Amino acid sequence: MKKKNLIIILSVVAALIIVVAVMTFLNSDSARQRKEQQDKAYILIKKDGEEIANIDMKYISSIGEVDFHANLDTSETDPEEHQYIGVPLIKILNSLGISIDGVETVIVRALDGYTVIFDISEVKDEENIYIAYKIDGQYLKNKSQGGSGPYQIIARKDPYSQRWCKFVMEIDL
Ligand SMILES: Nc1nc2c(c(=O)[nH]1)N[C@H]1C(S)=C(S)[C@@H](COP(=O)(O)O)O[C@H]1N2
Ligand SMILES: [Mo]
Repeated sequence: MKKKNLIIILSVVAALIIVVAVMTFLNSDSARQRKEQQDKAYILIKKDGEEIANIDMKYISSIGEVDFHANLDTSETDPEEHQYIGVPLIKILNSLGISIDGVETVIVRALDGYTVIFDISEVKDEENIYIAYKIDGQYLKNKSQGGSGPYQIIARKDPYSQRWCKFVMEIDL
């Protein structure tokens, strides 16, 4: 093989190795960020795709936690009533001073990529959409511990629990 060809081949291989290394690094970095967000139980609030707040359990519970009952209907169990503790989503938005003028939908995104869209009329209803963090007196466990937390959206007036978004990470207005 000509020396020139060998140099070209080696350069291409080196370039590929660098690309893979950078991608692996970026990927593990975002995985680490997601893990940290779960461990510290943060929720990111965005408006028009821009981050406007990052709230933790202490802040959320200080807004005024309420307990309520709702019917949980999972793929493995029959519907059963549970007691939850959480905060109505609208109260969180109000306390952050976020205007919902002109907002039509609220998008909730989870750790596993699951996404649920609520109409603003549902969110405005204090007795419907909650950010919950306790079930039957126990903190919701996170995904790696086999739970549905640390936060789960409870859409109390929605009989279809597919809209009960588990592992909530981000709320986008
Ligand atoms: N983050 C997240 N939330 C989710 C889901 C999911 O896959 N990921 N599944 C939905 C569906 S289809 C149902 S029926 C309920 C209960 O799901 P489970 O039976 O897997 O607990 O959670 C809903 N919320
Ligand atoms: Mo489901």
